[in-house]
Parts: sequence; structure tokens; C-alpha cells
Amino acid sequence: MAAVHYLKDYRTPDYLVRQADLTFDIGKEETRVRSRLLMTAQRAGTPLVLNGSADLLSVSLNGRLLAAEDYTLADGLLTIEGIGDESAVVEVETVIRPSENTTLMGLYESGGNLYTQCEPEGFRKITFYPDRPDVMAVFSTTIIADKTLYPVLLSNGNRVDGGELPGNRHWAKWLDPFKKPAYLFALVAGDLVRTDDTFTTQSGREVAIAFYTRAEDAGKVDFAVQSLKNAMAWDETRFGLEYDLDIYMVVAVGDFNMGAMENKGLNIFNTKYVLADSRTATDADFEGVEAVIGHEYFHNWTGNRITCRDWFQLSLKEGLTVFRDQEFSADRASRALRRIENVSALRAHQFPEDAGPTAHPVRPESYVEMNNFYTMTVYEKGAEVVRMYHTFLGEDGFQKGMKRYVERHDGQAVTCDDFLAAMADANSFDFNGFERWYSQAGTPVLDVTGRLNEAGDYVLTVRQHIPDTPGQSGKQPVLLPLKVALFGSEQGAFGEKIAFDYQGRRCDEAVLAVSAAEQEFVLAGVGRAAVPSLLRGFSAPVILNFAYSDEDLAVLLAADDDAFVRWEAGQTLYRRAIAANEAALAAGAPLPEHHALFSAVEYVLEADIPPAFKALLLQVPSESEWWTGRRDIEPLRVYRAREALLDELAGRFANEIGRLRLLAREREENSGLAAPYEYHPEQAGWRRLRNAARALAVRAEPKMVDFIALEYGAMAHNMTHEWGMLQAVNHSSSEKRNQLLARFAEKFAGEALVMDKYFSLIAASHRADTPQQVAAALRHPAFSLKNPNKARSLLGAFSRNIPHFHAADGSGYAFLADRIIEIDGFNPQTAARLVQAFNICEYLAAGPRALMRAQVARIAAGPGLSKDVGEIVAKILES
Ligand code: B3K
Ligand code: ZN
Repeated sequence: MAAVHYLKDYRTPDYLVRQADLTFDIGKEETRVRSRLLMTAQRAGTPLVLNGSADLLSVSLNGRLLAAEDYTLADGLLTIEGIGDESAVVEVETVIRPSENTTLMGLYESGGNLYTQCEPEGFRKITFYPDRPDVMAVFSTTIIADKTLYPVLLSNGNRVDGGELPGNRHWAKWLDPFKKPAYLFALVAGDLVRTDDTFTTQSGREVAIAFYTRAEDAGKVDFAVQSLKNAMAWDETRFGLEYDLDIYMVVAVGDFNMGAMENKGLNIFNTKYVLADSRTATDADFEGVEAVIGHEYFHNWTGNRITCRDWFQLSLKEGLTVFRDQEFSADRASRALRRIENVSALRAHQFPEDAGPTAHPVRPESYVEMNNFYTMTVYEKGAEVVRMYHTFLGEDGFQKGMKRYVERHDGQAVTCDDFLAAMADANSFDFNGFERWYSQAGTPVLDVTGRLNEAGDYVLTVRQHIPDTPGQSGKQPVLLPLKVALFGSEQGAFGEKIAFDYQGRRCDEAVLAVSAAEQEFVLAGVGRAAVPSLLRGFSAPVILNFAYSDEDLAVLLAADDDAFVRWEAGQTLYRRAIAANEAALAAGAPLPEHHALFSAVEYVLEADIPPAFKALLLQVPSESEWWTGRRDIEPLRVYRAREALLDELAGRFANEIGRLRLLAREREENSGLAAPYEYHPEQAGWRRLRNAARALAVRAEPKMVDFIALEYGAMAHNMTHEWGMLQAVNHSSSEKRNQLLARFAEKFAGEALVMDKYFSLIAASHRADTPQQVAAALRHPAFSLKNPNKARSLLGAFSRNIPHFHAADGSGYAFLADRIIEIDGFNPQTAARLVQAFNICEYLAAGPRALMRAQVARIAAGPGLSKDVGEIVAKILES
């Protein structure tokens, strides 16, 4: 059994590292790493323990080479007893083989170049070190390598020295003056092309910006460079935080386990989040680049200067930094839309996680493999927790709290409690009950009722409960902000915002502090019928139930000035319609008419609503969002219920949708912008609407596929269009669909990121022959399971393809299980992500549950099971 790490076992480190001097001697097959650590004891007489799994060549202590009996080496720990002194110089020499490292953690090779990934515990694969975030040291890094193979030698901080060596070799020395934990260490060596820019900080310092890519990708970094400059300026104006080194480097690599990594001064990025031009990237991809570039930059303060005491505190930096990147994107463009997109993603992915076998608090209490805790809960729910401080305190109060946090903790490794204390102290705000957001898993449920009392006050009753999750029951209510307003529903006052008195103030919106299991809030002096607008802006990450009538929802959809509540009114109608269809399918009855939804959709199609928002209003909740929290799920029935609804809407509104499609096309093409097919938020909105309308049009009229095949060539100069067209035809059984996809694959054969899109289209198709096409894709020359982007594109998309993944004979489950077992053999982290498609197991109806369980059990019983995948499948099987 793999070891479990517990938060309650935290102890401050026995030794600190003051200074770490590293030398990497890079050879063709092997890299030798020498490390010289200046350590100081924090507890007298304790043994010195270093983490490491590299091949150890030698250890010396205070200049004396240790003999084998002077230390022990077992289970990844190097232990030296009886140090005695307060400070010690430890020198360690290791040898590593980056080209054999398929885990993409530690130092590894990709396309002949070398890259590192150390968070959370990759540094120990390079050398022996106290590999924990509360040990912060000043690092210098010297890199020696062949000049031809590795002309570029990079590490954290500023380059301080370098030179030539005999035998066509050269060296460079980097010094990072800011102390940091080992997880922020980075090294890159290889043949890369540099794109330069500069940024002048608010205090007038000039910072060099350098983006490194393969030569053929250099033309695709301009948007990312500009995004970085925007992010640097934004962090100064909104947070008062300035960059601190002389240079900021970003390196793009095609083989990467996640999105990007915030290593001090030397970010390493998945190519997906750096490279973007309108020929190969969709508008959504551009937005992803902007967000991730911002995210990694913002970590410089929230993560790097102030880091986590231990990995249980991961959300301290991730939740806060996601909040910051969300705010950056919102300030750049379309705040209301960004909010809905964030909420939609949270509900589609984090809510299921919080209701499933791997549910864990924002601050987890235990882990087997830390990599399994880079989750939607730690990141996205964590960001919602930070947003709630903001909602309670307002922008000024929140910034006061941030200032206090930075003043108190710069240069330290701290906890989520420290963050809460800074927010509370700077504002003298009582956050009692808020701390439970960090310790309790599960999505709180609010059951709300409202009534007009005899005095003419509107009284809201709020009941709160938090469902049990694995290992946690009997939870306490949390403190949360419930933002509310009231709207008139009567003739003559339809959709008018109604003012009320709350806490001695006349207002048209209030933030209610919900903190008890049951509470009443009186919005006084209302005096007439009102529809409550609840959870405005999605003010807390909860499930809110209120028995709205269809008429109430129509009021909110048409008149609410809060985009989230407006959108949510539509979503509620969609959910009701899917539920009704599902019930009819279960009973073998004819599908019902959804009158309230039909009028709502009619309104949305015709009303003057910004295009991107209109597209979001036409978005029907996904299956996973719909079935979260339920049991005995019949995936295929939910799928059919949802598809039937989409077919019905597409058919019924075919004319309106057709008109909308033409309007969107015209508005996009005549938007008056100089470069009509480049990324621009306004044009992106029209393109999004156009793609949404096109998909519905093809659904209503399958023969449109022929028309699209004709139009395709003319439209194929912009990836958002290409993607929109291919998505629209992707489920078609016509041979034309295959031809279009083949043409796409041929055109972009040399573009790895576009080929990812091709593979995800193949795997997402509802066509009957998708399993065969997916099997063929595995053998495609551009495909490789070893590349995480490829594995995720094909297998991740397949695991979300309801009819095929949940095929009645269990073949979809077996197929995915086979691939996971294969991937687990070389990249456990990627395998552990993919295996979470099986999280739903226990919540399925008996038939599919048995089939899925058998596959999970087969994975669990495999001989080479990693602790990454092992931890997840154990939780699924225990649930
Ligand atoms: N901090 C990294 C994630 C590291 C993941 C390790 N499995 C990227 C980010 O959140 O910015
Ligand atoms: Zn992050």
C-alpha cells in the first residue's frame, strides 16, 4: 500500500536550505547534477533527510566524502545521522537520463531539447533535496552543454555569467536572487528561437521579455507576448504588484502534462497556451492563451513570492491565482460572459467532482499522490472561495486584504488560514464560519422560499445543507454571500427592479450573509408581488433551489440586469425540459411539449441581445451537469432526452435560426474592423453565435452538410470557422463528413495543435463507426499516446462521448481501460486524469454500473499499477 500523507502530521522542517548551487553537466544520454547546499538545522540533533530518486553518485558533508555506512538510502530518502552542527554544507552528485524519462516530471527530453517540471515533487527526480515548499532557498544554476545541440541554456532568475569550453561546449550561470522552494526550479536546454520584447514597470524599470519556441513556431507568439504585457500592466493597476526580475522568459513545449508552469522568471508552457494565430487557433484558444499567460504571470506574487507551507495549502496559490486570471480576462473584455463561462465550467466539472468518489475539501486532508490534487476543486472552487471574500468586502476591502497579505507574508510559505486572517484583519470583518469552505467537501445546497408578508415585506427563508462526501458527514453550515434583488412581475411593473430596505438602507440589491442551517431575511417595504433574483453573479458556489413558476423565469430571463441570473433562468427551463423528456422516455410515453421553454427560446432568438450572450443562452446544459448529484443514472436515456430536446428546438425554430445565422455572418464580415478574421472579442461573439446557429441548422436539415462541404474552402482561412463547420457536421453519417475531416487532417498534418482538434472531432462524433475511427486514429502517423495533448484529445473526448463511452455492451469502458493501463506504464499522471472518467461508476444504474466497475477493478488489479491511478481507482471502488 502506498503511503498516505496527512495534513495533521505537518511539522516545520528540521533543516532549511539557505543557498543551493547547482551544476548540470548535460551529455548526450546522461546528465550529471552536482548540488551544493548550505543548510541550517532548526532542531538540534535531528538527522538530515533529503528526498531523491535519481541515481546517487556521491555525498559529502562539510567537505568530507561520506562512505556508504555514513548514510542510509531507502524509499526515496537519503538520511545522514548525527550532523551535530548548526549549519552544514552538503554536496550531492547524481546522474539522470532525461531521454528515458517518460513521466514528464523532473528533467525530460522533448524533440531533442531538455525541459523540467518540478511541481509538486519533481525536483527529487533530479537531485537529493528537502523537496517541500516551506524550504525556500536562493538558487544558482550552472549549465554546461554541447553548443550545437543546446545553443540555448536557461534557468531561473538573471543570467550572470557564461562562456565557451573546449570540445564545442559552452556554459551559462543563472542566479535567482529571490528565495524559492524547489518546485519552482526550472531548466531548459536546447535549440530554440527567441522572440524579444520589453516591458517598463510602473516604477520605470525595463524588463526584458523573451519567448522561446521551435523555429517553425516563432510566428505564433505575438498574441501571447502582448497578453503578457497586458497582464503585467494589469497587475500593477488593479493589484499594485510589479515584476521583480530583469527578465521574464516563457518557453513553449509540445510534451507537457498540464497547461503551464510558473517557475520563477522562466515559465514553461504547453504549446497549446502560447502559440496562436487565426489560421490554427480558434477564438476560444486565443482566450485560453490570454488566461493562462495571465495566470502564470500572476503567480509571481501569489505563489512564488508568497508560497504554500505544504501541499495541502495548494489552493492558497491556485484558487487566488485563478481568481486573479478570471478578473484579468473579465477586465479585458465581456465581464458578464466570462462569469457565465466560469460558472458553466464549474458546474459541468467541479460539481460532479464534489459529488463523487474523489470529492475533497479545497484544502485536502490527505493524499497518496499530490499530482492527483491539481483539481477543479482546488483551482476553480478555490477561486470561488476567493471571490466570496471579494463579494463580502468589495474591491477596496479586498485590495486592503491583499495588501495586508503581501506585507505580512512576502518571502514566506504560508497557509489558507493566513490568507483568511489577512482579509479579516485588514477589514475588521468577522469571517466566522467561512473557514469551513476550506475544510468541508461537497457543494452546499440552499433551499430558498420567499413570500410577501402582511406588512408588505419580502421574506426570504434560506435553508442550507452540505451533502455527505467520502469520509465526511454531519457538516456545519458555512458563511456565504447571497446576492439578491427583486423584480416586478405584475402588469405595468413587469421586469422593474423593486427597491427595499435592508439593514437600514434603501437598496435595489443586497448581499445577505447566510451562515446558519436556517435563516430568515426580511427585505422590507416592498409592498407588491415580486420575483426574487437570487445568487446574482453566482455569488457563492452552491446549488440553489427555488420553486420558480415558468412565469417567474420569463421575468428574469427578459428583465434581470444580472447576466448570470438571466442565463440561469433559461438553464432552469432547459433542465426542466430534459427532465420531462427523460421521464417520458422512461415511461415509454410520447415526448411532452415544453411551452415555457419554447417561448423563452423564441424570445432569445429574436431579442436584441449581444451575440456571445445569445449563444450562451442557446446552450443546453450538458449531460454531466444535468445528472450530477443523482443516482441510478441511465446515461443513454439522459443523452436521448437531451438530444430529443435539441432536435425539437432546431426543427421548431429552423427559420429563426437560419435568419440568425445570416445575420451573424453579415455582422462578422462587416464589423468594420481592419482585420476581419483575427481574434477580437466583438467578432468572436458573432462567430460564436454563427457557429451555434450553424450547428442547430445542420441538426434540423442534415443535407446542410453538402452545402457546408461547398462553403468550406472559402471559409477555411480562420480556425474558428473551420472548427465551427466541422463540429456542425461531425455527427453526420454522410461520407461528406469523412471527406471534410480528411481534408482538414491533410491541410494541417504538420500542425500538432490542430491535429489535436482533428483527433478530438473523431472521438466526439456520435456516428455509428466512431469506435472504428478512434481505433484507426491510434495508428495515425500524427498520433502518439506518449504526447499528453494527443492522449487527452482523443481519449478525453471519447470519455465525454456519451453514446459511445457508455455503449450498452460496455465496449467503450473496456476500450478506455485498455488505453489507461497502457499509458499508466509510462505516464501515470496523464493516466490518472483519464481514469476519472470512471468516477461516475457508483452513480450509474445497475447495468452500466456493473460493466464499468468490472473495468475499474481490472485496472486496479493490474501488475504495474501506479500510485497515481491506484489512488483514484481505490476511491472509485470504495464508493
Ligand atoms: N502550478 C502549475 C501546476 C502544476 C501541476 C503539477 N501536476 C500550473 C499552474 O497552476 O499554474
Ligand atoms: Zn496556477
